[in-house]
Amino acid sequence: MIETIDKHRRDFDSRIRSTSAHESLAQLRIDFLGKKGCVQTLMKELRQVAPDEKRQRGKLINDFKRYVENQIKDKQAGLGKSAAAKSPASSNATFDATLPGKREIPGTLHPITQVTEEIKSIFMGLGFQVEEGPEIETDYYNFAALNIPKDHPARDMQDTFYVDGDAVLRTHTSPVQIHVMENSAPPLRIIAPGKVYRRDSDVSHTPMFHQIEGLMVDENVSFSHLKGVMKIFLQEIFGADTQVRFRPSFFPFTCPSAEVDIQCVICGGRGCRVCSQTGWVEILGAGMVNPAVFKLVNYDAEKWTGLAFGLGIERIAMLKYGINDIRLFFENDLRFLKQF
Ligand code: FA5
Repeated sequence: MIETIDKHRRDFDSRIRSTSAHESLAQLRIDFLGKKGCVQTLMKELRQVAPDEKRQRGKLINDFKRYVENQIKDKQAGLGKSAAAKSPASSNATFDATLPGKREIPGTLHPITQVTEEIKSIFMGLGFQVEEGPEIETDYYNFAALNIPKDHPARDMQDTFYVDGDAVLRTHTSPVQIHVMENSAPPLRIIAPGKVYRRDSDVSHTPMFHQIEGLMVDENVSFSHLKGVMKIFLQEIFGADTQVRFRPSFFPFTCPSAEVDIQCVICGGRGCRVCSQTGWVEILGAGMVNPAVFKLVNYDAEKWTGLAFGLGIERIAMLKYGINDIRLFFENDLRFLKQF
């Protein structure tokens, strides 16, 4: 019996080694474990064996049977894996819960959008409403209605992208002041964010950038209100310790006019490359609405006074995040954008 089982085992080993398909493995199972297979034949032969030998021989047959079952099981698993590796289609049929999942990586808001939203929410907290205006303007809204006639030297810096004779890509958000005043009666408090265009290009200037315009018209609005609103805004965005200063300036549509600076947040006022060693950085232009502008929109300049301001969003974002080249905002480099 031992020799017979050994012979069957050698036969089985040699056949299973050469088995490379599920079909021949199924045949092997039938030949060894099936009703007429060799294990059953051995079991039948056991009936004729004397009772004292039965237990020992029965154990040998059962050991052989378990050996055959385990070998077939292992071979089946091996064939399953190699088939899956060969055929990508069949691998989809198996779900492997241990594989790492595919993580969705959500996008984030662009830093300029984030700063715009922050600025909007500060002014909305002060009672300002958000307005919009067109990016393609006529000469009238971009210049003439803002008291910048054709031959005025103030046009020089912004005399840039004309679409045809009269249409111009707006060079600032100030024309929104005119649209709003033409369409609504005072009192009013608005801000107007948006893109503007100028023929400018260096580390702190781009041909397209973003501004936010502000306009407040009411009875008895004074320069003190302008200073107060600007100070609250700048200390909200840069911190309560931020020092703010007003310098006299000139804009044809405001009188008096001012440039507003903050103490350099990079060097704390000691002087550095960003503030050109002055300790101060210009943030925005502002002033009291020129009565000549009120006249063009039919506002009674004896009754109403107004404050206005226009700030560059990129300039604020650069100082807030310590960025030294404005062009980084528009290169769409994910290594830069992922930091916000
Ligand atoms: C104006 O555009 C005025 N309209 C602002 C104003 C509004 C004054 C209302 C009074 C009343 P200015 O040209 O200085 O002003 O531009 C305002 C801000 O835009 C600047 O302080 C600067 O931060 C930003 N800026 C100007 N040119 C560029 C540019 N090419 N790239 C990026 N930012 C710019």
